[in-house]
Amino acid sequence: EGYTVWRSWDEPGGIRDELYRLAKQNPQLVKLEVLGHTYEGREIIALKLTQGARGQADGTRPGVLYSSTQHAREWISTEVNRRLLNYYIDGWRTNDKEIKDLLKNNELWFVLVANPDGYQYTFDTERLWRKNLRDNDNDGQVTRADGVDPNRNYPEHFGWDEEGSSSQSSSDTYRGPSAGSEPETQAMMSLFDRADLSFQVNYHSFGQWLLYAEGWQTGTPTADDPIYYALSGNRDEPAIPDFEPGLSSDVLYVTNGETTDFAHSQEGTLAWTPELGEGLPAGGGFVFPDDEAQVQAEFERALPFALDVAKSAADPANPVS
Ligand code: 0X9
Ligand code: ZN
Repeated sequence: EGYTVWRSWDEPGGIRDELYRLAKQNPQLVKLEVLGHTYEGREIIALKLTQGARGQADGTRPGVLYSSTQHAREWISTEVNRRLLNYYIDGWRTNDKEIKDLLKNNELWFVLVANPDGYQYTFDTERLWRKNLRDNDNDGQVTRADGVDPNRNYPEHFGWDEEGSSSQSSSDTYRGPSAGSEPETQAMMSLFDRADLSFQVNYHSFGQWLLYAEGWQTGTPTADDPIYYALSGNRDEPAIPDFEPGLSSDVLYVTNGETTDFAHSQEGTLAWTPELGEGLPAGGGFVFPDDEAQVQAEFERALPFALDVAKSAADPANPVS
């Protein structure tokens, strides 16, 4: 739709088409699973990458979930995750030994667009839309009063306080009518049931932070140095270069009903929220520049951490990098 880098969900050759194409072209490696459907009927799609994907039952190998675009406007998260998906597939096709080994021994799960209704809406109507498209006031149209924040709807400290999520339907952090009420939430939760996830990397933007749970915690001493610098292989370097690691509420603000808190507390899945950058010139915020070189650079910066997580999935207690 006139962009160099960005592609919507619905457009021909868009993200949905690419997911189907990658699955079709790589039957030995990729299995496409429809996890659910949104309010507007779009599919919520996961790809499972593992050797012999289609003959291999889900959840039989250690898993990693790379998820993105819970928040509709955070296009850089879709694109970084899309490049990561293609990096693994290309590595497999070109017989890269390290990648092949990872894909023999692990299940790598990808949900590129966790909120496809909202994502499409940012292309068609409102670039800075954040939430899904639940029709809160049942008037049959999407207005400011609508939508639930997919990252406040999980059944972990759901609605714990009014600061970390909102009860007001017009708020950008509206938590929804009940825990797990949203199709996007249910879809992602079903993935935790079918896979055996050691780790989740839940890409968002923006800020260049590597946030960790629990989002509702404040002032709680946590072992950030040993755990969250470990994957960089260098205690002086954060795991993603220039990304400050930190307890979510310290770095940003408190949250509740949040995805990675659910992963952590209820599923035993260690989870991070990388807040990707905003690009240059600074100040773009959620609107990362439509600039191939910058997008590729942001992907390359995030890549080593993503690979380290996969390398560590079989034995998450002893991370390797
Ligand atoms: O508010 C959010 O959902 C995330 N920030 S964003 O600007 N992308 O909306 C941060 C969530 C971080 N929460 C935890 N790590 N628990
Ligand atoms: Zn976000």
